[in-house]
Amino acid sequence: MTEQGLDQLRKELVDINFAILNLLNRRGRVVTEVMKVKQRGDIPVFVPEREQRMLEEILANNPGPFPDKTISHLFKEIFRASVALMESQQEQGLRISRTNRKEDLRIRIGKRELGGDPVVIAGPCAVESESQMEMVAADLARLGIGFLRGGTFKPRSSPYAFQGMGEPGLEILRRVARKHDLVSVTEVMDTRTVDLVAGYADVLQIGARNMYNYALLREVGRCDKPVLLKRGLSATIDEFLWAAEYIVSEGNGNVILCERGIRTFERQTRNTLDISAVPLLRMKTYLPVIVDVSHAAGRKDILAPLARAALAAGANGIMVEVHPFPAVARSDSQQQLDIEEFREFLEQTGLSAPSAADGATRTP
Ligand SMILES: [Mn+2]
Repeated sequence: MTEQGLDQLRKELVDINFAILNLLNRRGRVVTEVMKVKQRGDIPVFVPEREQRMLEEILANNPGPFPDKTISHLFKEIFRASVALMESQQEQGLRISRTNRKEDLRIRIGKRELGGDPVVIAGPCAVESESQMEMVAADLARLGIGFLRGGTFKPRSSPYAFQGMGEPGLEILRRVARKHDLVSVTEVMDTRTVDLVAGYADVLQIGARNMYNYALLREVGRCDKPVLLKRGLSATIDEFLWAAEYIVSEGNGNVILCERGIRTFERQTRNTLDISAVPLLRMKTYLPVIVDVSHAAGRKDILAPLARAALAAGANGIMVEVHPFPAVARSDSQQQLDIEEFREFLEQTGLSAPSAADGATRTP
């Protein structure tokens, strides 16, 4: 072959490269169109059977010289890249995506704000009595804490364990929270009780076990109270974001994301606190992100370092269980701090309020 002939072939290769490049991007554009249709119809991004059929068809028509194995490998890569393109578009399409709003969402609740400087949400696992709640609320207010938690409907692993006080517990929570000028946070477990709980509480919590309860997510999405959404026990970050999207898609934009540990093989802690979730969530969304250290650890001796790590990672708040008498608590007794331990926790984490006077009522 002449030198000139070789040049001609090289030029042809370059032309083919550009043709392939254009075809790949044309495929990308068509995939994008498919994605738009799928999003409207709530159709899954990846259908393995169809990919398999496409691949078989291609191989059946392969004239060579590339063997089927090579063609199969190349096309699988093209399919993978297309799915990745669709998924990245889907993510950008989320209402809660950071791409839609650069600045952090700050949720105003009474005199308090969630989403800016770190806050502390503290209180017992469960509302057990008026005196228990009065004691803990008075102490929180004295320590400058603005948010009071307490479960009144408890999702327990055993159906025979204490299930919470229900509506009388809600009344107690509302009364003591108002008395001490605290924002109340409590869990709602059932679509049938959303209106009831929203009538009493300032913030509705969706527990980890209910993160996948899409009917419940939609229901709280239709009410006007902020929602604190906990990450499911084995939910990926994407699934967590989709759950938040369910709430926001119904009209309620005030969602707070709560990392509370995920299930792993590790048994020293009740769950494994996923610290990477904090910066990732803050990067992917504008929603406030808080960390529940008590349920992540399931023990109280490592709460302060976990909280410090969460704050260093960018958390907008820390949730921690505090009970006047943890030893006799009706649920999660091994992980709740007593008031003295809580005071130390605040000191160790630098979360103690500079002064208890910024809106908090002092008990006489
Ligand atoms: Mn608990």
